[in-house]
Amino acid sequence: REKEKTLAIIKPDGILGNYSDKIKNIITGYGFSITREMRIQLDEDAVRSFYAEHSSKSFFLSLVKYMTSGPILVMILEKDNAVADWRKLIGPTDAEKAKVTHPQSIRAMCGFNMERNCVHGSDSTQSASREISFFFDVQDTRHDEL
Ligand code: YYY
Ligand code: MG
Repeated sequence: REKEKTLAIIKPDGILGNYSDKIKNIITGYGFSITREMRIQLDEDAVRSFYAEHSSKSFFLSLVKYMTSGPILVMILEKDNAVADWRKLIGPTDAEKAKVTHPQSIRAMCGFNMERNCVHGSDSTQSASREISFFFDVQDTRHDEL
């Protein structure tokens, strides 16, 4: 049976703070498989397109600047209920608040504030499939059905 997939990103502050291995250990410890991964640095157009739903928000320019500021690690995670379980594990968007309300969450552990929150997780299965195709050649996952 095919497991659910979600997209995870370790953002520039997570890479800079050397949290990649720690986060990957948490991911596999919770039963996710990391089936694809790619380290890249996004340009402005890529971030604008990835976060298109937020293009009219006041924080958008700052978000684009932050997300292009350094390399990121993009991963496909697979397990039953991957989308919801990964969102639960990363915690609330505002890492500063997460440190108080969700101290065990990944954003509490390695994020700083609302913008620099260390990790991304798809918010629905529809977003997951869009975001996975954004970064990876989805044709490559055909073998999952065998
Ligand atoms: O899905 P999630 O990352 O938890 O939050 P979104 O509301 O989708 O926002 C995407 C991204 O934008 C967030 O991770 C940080 C940034 N952001 C911000 O800088 N300031 C806000 N007020 C809201 C979001
Ligand atoms: Mg979101």
